[in-house]
Amino acid sequence: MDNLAIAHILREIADLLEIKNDNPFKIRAYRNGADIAANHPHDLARLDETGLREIPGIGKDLASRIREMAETGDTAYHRELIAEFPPTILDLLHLQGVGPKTVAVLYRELGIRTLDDLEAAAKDGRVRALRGMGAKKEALILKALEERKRFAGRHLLPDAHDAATAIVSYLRERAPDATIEPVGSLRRGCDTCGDLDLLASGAPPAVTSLMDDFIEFRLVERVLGHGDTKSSVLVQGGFQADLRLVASDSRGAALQYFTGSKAHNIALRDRAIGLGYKLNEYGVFTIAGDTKIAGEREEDIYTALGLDWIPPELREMRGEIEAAGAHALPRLVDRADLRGDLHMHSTETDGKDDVRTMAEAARAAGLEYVAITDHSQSLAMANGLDERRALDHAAHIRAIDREGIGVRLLAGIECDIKPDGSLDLADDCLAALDLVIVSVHSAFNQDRQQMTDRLLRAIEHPHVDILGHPTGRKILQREPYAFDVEAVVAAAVRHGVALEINCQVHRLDLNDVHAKLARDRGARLVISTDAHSKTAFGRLRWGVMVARRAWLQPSDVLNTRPFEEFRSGLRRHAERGQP
Ligand code: DGT
Ligand code: CA
Ligand code: CA
Ligand code: ZN
Repeated sequence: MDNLAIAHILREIADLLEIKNDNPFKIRAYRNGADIAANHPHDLARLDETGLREIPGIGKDLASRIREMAETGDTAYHRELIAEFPPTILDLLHLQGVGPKTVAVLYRELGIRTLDDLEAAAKDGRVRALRGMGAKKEALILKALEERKRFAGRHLLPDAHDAATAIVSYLRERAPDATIEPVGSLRRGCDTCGDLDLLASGAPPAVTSLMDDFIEFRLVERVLGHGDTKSSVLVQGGFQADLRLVASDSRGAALQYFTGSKAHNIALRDRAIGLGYKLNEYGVFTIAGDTKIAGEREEDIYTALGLDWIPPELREMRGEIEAAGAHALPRLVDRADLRGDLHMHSTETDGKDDVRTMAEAARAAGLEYVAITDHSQSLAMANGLDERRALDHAAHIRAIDREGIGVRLLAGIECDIKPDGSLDLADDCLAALDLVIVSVHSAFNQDRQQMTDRLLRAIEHPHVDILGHPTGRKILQREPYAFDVEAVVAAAVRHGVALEINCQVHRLDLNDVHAKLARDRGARLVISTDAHSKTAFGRLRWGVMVARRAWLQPSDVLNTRPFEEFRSGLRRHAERGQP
């Protein structure tokens, strides 16, 4: 049980006591205890009762509760309080302007247990009828509920990244001698982030005004907490941002700790214990002498535990600790490894820019080759191409390629997979193109077997090179369609069809888990923008992030290859050589 978990329980006890209108001194003691636990440099769970009572602010009562937590993971006292009040009642407490007294009244008088209960009661005027409440208070509660909804959700990684970058560059300007970095899910490159975790380190005077600067950032809408070592704010766009400040000699340990994931951290702590060390957000310490052996640099934390430094994207308990111990971590693919982009649209269908503009923008983004892959006829809304237009368009693309504009062009298509698994364009047309992506853009609600058969039939088609956005998910908008991922990956491997990591920020499809599964099964992958305008090439970085989280090395990704090698490695050419 770590200090933060102990602090969490102590804080819940304090909150529940407050709702009960218990003794204020007792409440304050628990609240203090929670702060002490959260900020203590050593594991409280490792101290005996005497050791605990030596800490200022921890009395007999608290010491025995902490011992009980260390031994059982909770305390009977906490469980009793939870039994007395429904635990969902604590959600109400976190609403702006709703204190424990209000929660107690709402619960006793109206039986309100959840945020939904509260919303219903406030909307039909029951809250204002309570003694001491009134219409003003009711309106405040409704506003707080609305705000909570706005800030409760998760955010797309690119949005979180932009919001964090704005805060970090502002803070770096205010405190040029401090080190300020994003941590948490943002640093691990998760496709969505719950909040923005920022870590600052340094010594006074460099960091003296940092917390004040943070809460004064121009996009801050509300300050949730303002302390010396931690502050939290809500910023425009619906983000919560947490800033933590640590001393320089703990920077590496805090970086490691607050980067997570939680599961990865727990495994590291266990490994440390096995080696006779303890690990926390301040460093690695010997248990025997309590001597600090690492803390300033993140690499040293891993080294002290006999591990190679693990890239943040891998810290998800997917085998990274074993691999780091065996010095067998992959050399992850980088943006700079990408030489081509194999999925983009032009003005011929629903793109905003013409072929030449797209190709030149790709060249400016450092790419050596592109495939222009406009839509096929089924996608009438996008002005999709029939066979004749597809071939004329291909001739146009090849003419530009022959000019030699410093980037090679392939004449491709993004061909719809029809509901029965047949393709939207005739075979001879598909055969005459340089590259064929197939994608599902309709009938998403087919049952699992139908969708699986549909995808398998498409993959078996001899002119298909790439399966585009293979699961159809839209992050925070639409679940993937139901299908047998294993079977589709196996078919892709068998037929040499590459699976796409689509870089549209709402897609990132395949995701990290599926891309890793594909890699583990021996599939080949591509990372493509699905650009609809010349400004979209920057989004390759998000697809690269997915690929890294999927453990992909450059050799797993076809578009890291030089042009000729890439082209001859496409399925259409590979199969031609087979008997
Ligand atoms: P999110 O915010 O849901 O996108 O995901 P994270 O991973 O950013 O999670 P968050 O913000 O709750 O915490 C940031 C990191 O801090 C987390 O990845 C690991 C560390 N951490 C937070 N709470 C605990 C804890 O109770 N135990 C341990 N071992 N680590 C924690
Ligand atoms: Ca977070
Ligand atoms: Ca956080
Ligand atoms: Zn598409």
